[in-house]
Amino acid sequence: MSATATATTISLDPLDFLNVRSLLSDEERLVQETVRNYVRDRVTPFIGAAYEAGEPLAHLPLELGELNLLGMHLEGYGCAGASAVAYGIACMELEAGDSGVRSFCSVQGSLAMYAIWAFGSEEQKQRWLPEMAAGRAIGCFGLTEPDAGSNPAGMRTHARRDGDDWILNGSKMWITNGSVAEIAVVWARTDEGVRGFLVPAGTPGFAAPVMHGKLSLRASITSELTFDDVRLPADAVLPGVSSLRGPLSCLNEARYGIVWGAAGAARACYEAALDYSINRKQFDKPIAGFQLTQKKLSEMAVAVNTSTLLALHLGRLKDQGILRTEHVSIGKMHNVRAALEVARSARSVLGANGITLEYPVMRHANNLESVFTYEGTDEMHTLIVGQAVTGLSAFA
Ligand code: TGC
Ligand code: FAD
Repeated sequence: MSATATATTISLDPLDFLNVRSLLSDEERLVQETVRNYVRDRVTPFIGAAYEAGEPLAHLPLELGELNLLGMHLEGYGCAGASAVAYGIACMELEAGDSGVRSFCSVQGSLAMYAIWAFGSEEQKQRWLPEMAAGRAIGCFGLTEPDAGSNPAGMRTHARRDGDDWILNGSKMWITNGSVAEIAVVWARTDEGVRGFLVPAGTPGFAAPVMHGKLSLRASITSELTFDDVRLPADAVLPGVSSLRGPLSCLNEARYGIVWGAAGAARACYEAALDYSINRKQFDKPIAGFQLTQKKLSEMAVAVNTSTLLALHLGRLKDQGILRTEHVSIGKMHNVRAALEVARSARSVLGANGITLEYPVMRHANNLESVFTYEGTDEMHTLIVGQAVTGLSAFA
């Protein structure tokens, strides 16, 4: 085939310039279409108002449950047992709607459900996972504390045995879904190491007040968790782990979803900028016709496509069982940085309109500031990669 024939027979989709879609299986494409359509119908029309009000979309949990997106990469207990790539694609499409929507899905499936699935007893799995997969029970994941963020080894929340029971004291901060969760997975220091506890809402001594004043992830609930002599039965503890390996294993799962999600947020910003620039005229022609705008759009196209390819590569490694935590760190670093740059550049293309909720760009830009920080800050992932390439730890 001649070079000319090749060039004319392959169509160019500005939003999927490298035709990454051709690398997906039929099943993966179906997941993409299903979630993209869901976001178009059930997220996009409502998210601006929810963001402004500082409230989550109330219809989300049950509808994501009906779509089998909650804990979708887990096997059994009502979970879909999908591949890592299919799960990643779902995260990408959800975050193209709003990072808070993907956050809900990540915290439910990759943090709270995964903790129970990987480290829980058979009774704990039977009790919680089917309800959580259906979206009838919401979970949260309490690791961060006021004085222990990047360094969870510094946590003060602790539990001690009292006969067969446990007594839990301390506090957590910045906990997604905390105030609306039926079940909190709480990590605490014990004489036996760091252990995970299942704390149902309404347990005496446990409170989960909403944190106010956020300018980012406004359509997502963020809460404090406080524990004042909370008495828990022996079977509240997750039996499968007694070290930081427990929570850090859960983080691997959620960070992987963010690698894909950030690519979705970037794509949504690029799409908004491209559309706007073609329709907006200044100096009697579309601003898309100016070289400086084309430079911005070309750079966005490169960032969106390289991020998506990177996410897909990591997903294939995960499905082969050879993905390392350091790979995920490279993915989170690259894709969240790239998405932030795309969002800022897209904002400038939209001019004054770029600062409004009528367009998704500023909302994504603000959300991505949280994504840059949570699930391991950009600096933590830089140091994880730095340690991997030098063999020297620079954490402390
Ligand atoms: P270190 O001493 O190296 O290890 C302690 C134990 O953990 C094991 N381990 C891991 N296991 C699984 N996956 C990993 N990625 C692991 N990294 C370490 C390790 O083998 C050891 O196990 P054992 O059994 O021998 O004791 O750990 P360190 O204290 O030096 O930690 C290093 C560091 C900085 C990488 C870690 O603390 C870290 O990742 N910090 C960042 C904290 C973070 O990401 N927090 C996120 C909170 S959750 C959240 O943000 C949710 S946002 C929700 C949303 O999407 O809305
Ligand atoms: P700090 O750890 O105090 O860091 C402050 C700055 O110092 C950062 O730039 C950091 O990178 C830098 N720094 C720290 N140590 C070093 C070092 N050794 N070298 C170089 N730089 C360093 N947590 C949960 O447990 N569950 C949740 O559901 C959850 N949801 C969240 C939702 C939102 C919207 C947000 C914003 C956060 C959420 N978090 C959650 C908390 C999040 O994981 C932490 O904010 C994050 O781990 C960073 O901790 P920190 O905010 O205490 O910052």
